[in-house]
Amino acid sequence: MKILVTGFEPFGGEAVNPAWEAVKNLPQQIGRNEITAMLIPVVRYESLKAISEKIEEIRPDAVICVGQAGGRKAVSFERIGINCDDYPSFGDNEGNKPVDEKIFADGPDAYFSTLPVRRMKEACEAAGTAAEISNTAGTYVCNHVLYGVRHYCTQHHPEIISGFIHVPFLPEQTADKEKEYPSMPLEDIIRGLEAAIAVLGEGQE
Ligand code: PCA
Repeated sequence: MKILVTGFEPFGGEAVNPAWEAVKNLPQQIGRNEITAMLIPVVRYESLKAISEKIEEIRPDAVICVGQAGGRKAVSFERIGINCDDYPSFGDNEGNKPVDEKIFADGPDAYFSTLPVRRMKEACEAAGTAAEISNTAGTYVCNHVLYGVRHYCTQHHPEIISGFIHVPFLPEQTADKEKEYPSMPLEDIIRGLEAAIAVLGEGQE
């Protein structure tokens, strides 16, 4: 399969985003899959525009978006994205602060990820990386992208599967924080993502 894997730029005052650090270090070939890595902005709609343009350019079979979830201790395979942008206090990288807004006025309430999240989570764990299935991607830009990519594919390319994976902070991000946060070494995140992505292209999608 041809797989587009996106990772976000840093946000919220962080120097790095573990998602992009991991995605940019993925091999070009994982199992039977050819990987295209792409950096995307932490900005509502612009993130989606960048992804939809890339979809038109390379016509992938699957789109996997990866983001940071500070505070989580496992690689999280998101089950669902909801039609809601709500981040009143913590703006995105262009200062947008939507409150209770629909992402697409004509869109359904939610979209399930169409990735095989259970098998991907199990493969990630089997590779020695802590993993979980998450039932909320929040209401910030990651949920926006999970929902928005499903919406785009449903309308324009129903054959493309897509979904979202959240990854923990890196150890270097938590060292100087006042509160204690869990973290995960970059090599563990990369190994887990590779194992999960290898599940695709096995013919069971
Ligand atoms: N994490 C944020 C947006 C960008 C990222 O990496 C989120 O969880 O919504």
